[in-house]
Amino acid sequence: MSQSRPQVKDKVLQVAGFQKEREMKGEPSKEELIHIYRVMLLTRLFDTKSLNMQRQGRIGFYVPCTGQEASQVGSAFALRRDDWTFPTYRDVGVALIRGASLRSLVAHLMGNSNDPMKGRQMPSHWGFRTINFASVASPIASHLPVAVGVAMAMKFKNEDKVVLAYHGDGATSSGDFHSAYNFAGVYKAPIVFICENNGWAISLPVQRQTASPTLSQKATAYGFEGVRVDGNDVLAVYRATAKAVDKARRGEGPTMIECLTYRLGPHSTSDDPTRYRSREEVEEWKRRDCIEIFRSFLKKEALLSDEEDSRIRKELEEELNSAIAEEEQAPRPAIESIFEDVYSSEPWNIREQFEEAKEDFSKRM
Ligand SMILES: Cc1ncc(C[n+]2csc(CCOP(=O)(O)OP(=O)(O)O)c2C)c(N)n1
Ligand SMILES: [Mg+2]
Repeated sequence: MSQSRPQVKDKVLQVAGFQKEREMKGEPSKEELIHIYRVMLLTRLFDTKSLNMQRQGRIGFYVPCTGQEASQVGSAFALRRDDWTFPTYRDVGVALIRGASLRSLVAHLMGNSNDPMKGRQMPSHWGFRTINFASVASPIASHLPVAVGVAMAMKFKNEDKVVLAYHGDGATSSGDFHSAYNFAGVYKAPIVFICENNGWAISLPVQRQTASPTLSQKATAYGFEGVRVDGNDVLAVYRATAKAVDKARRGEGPTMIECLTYRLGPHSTSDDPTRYRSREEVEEWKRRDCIEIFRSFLKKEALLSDEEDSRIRKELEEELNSAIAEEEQAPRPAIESIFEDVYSSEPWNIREQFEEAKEDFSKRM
């Protein structure tokens, strides 16, 4: 048994389908559609630039998301401001559509004094308290039980909030995936799981990850709905997520959304994908680039002109270049800050160590 992937020809039909349903409740307005497009494009520009900066030695490490922008932006756009996300290292589009500033993303990659993580997290392991974006955990799927716990806390406190928890296809083979899904199903946690099935877990193809014909059917075993959407169709992802989020908010429990998409770039800047996958496979998915698809939809619907498109791109490029230029000037985090944020009131022995370390730092700096 193997995972069936959507065909290129179906794609065009699905995009055309947006038009018919445009008037349905909750559909994005014209301004919102352009906003979604801008954020998808910004995610792509940020991604390309970050990859290049790593190659130039200006940042140490990066996890690219090119190809997955529709799954990320379309899903997170369905949230309200107070809701929470538990993303993965690859979810730049989630951070940007939720309102993370470009400068804080750049600062994080540089680990400088403006980095919300204060240079203590691995690069691409984002965390933004201001937008309810939980800090990324490196061990695959380990954030999922935590996300369910947060959703349960919201339920116990009668808060009108939901959690969106992201994970990959590879994550579905982990024990934490089982624990989180099982608990969420039993207790009807107000959570929606977004599975970005990008076809690969580093060098392992999804067909070797599982014997299940689909990943979405795994939700059935835990007693909740699993749906599959074309993850390169931003409005299809948005609609499926909006429906699932509403359901969770009504107290009707979790949903898993399997977004069929593709990682067009390397797994990370430490990976060479030509070692394990064919050029033909990549080329086929490039022809279904989610940004190209959405752009041609907007143009066909006369919502975006060529001039506006070039103006948006220019604006975003300028914004990105100035964020990078400013963050490259920012100093490193103060070395003393390594003692902060651990204890609410500092124990005497830590204070003593801090005083000793300060002397040592001053000799080294
Ligand atoms: C528990 C655990 N095992 C192995 C790894 C090494 N590792 C890092 S990313 C990754 C692949 C994850 O694949 P997937 O869940 O499909 O997400 P993707 O990277 O494709 O977005 C692996 C195995 C890890 N970080 N944690
Ligand atoms: Mg994957």
